[in-house]
Amino acid sequence: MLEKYLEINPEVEKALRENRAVVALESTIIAHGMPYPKNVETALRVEEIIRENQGVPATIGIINGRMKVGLTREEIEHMAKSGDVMKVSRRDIPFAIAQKLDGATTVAGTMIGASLAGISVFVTGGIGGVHREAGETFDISADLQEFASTNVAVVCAGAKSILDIGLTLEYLETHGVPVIGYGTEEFPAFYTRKSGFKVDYRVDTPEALASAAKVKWDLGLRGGMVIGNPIPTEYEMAYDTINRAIEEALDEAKELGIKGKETTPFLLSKIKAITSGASLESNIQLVYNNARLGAKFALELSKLY
Ligand code: PSU
Ligand code: MN
Repeated sequence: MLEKYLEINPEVEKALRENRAVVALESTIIAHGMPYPKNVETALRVEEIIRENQGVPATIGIINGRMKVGLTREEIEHMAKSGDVMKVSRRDIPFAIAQKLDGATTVAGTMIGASLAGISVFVTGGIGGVHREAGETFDISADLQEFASTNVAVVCAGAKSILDIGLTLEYLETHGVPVIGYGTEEFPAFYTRKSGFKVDYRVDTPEALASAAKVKWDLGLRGGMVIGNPIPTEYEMAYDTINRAIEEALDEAKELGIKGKETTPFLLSKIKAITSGASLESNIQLVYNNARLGAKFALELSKLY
């Protein structure tokens, strides 16, 4: 029955059967998070980096009404170019599939695909979270609820300060989601290594990440883990530059009345325009850095099973 909706790429399926280090990747970052052609270049390079580190990449998305785990190169190019690919979070999955649409999966959507296929490690750039002024708008990404309930560990570079990072961490605490700093005591803020907020646990090796994940799932403690891997120092942006750009983007979103699922993509593209592309380069580099860690983590985790 599941096969009707879910299609696992043969290479990924074989790797899963052989208990190899499979790493899930999202497609919203391709279709809505970066401009063409940098988005395809990045997506393909991320897959290569995972392979260089003994992993098997599985980029996830919906093509013509099927959740595909392990998109082909052509499918990744289609996601990147089409302009007509919907952004798919948990609530959108039934409709994208029933209506035979193409959909780029968000962090939440990708976790669902990964979990259906039996993949436990997922690499991305930034996660969704509690938006600033959420007290009024109630804008809280469905990603957070997914971390609470789906058993997939997510390697990211933290949360952008388009979000309220403090409230995002509070939300995760309430839902029992461990937030880990990889080699740091501080939760990273995507473009910068520091956010001013502490993590629950600092972990310094892929082995230690894997053993914590194993214990969590062995005990039936449902849900994921958020691993914040700071952007490499050489690609970090100046704190003031990026925060001024973020403020400007937030003001403009407010003026234009941008709401709901449009908010995050709008802010990302504005910030890129304001910083004339510098933020895009940082964004790309931090994803590569996460891919290196994610592959090593997945490899260590596979050794424990
Ligand atoms: N943050 C980024 N880049 C992204 C996203 C978030 O720095 O591409 C995407 C991810 O797919 C994430 C989604 O899951 O935006 C969150 O959207 P929303 O806030 O609408 O839940
Ligand atoms: Mn939202």
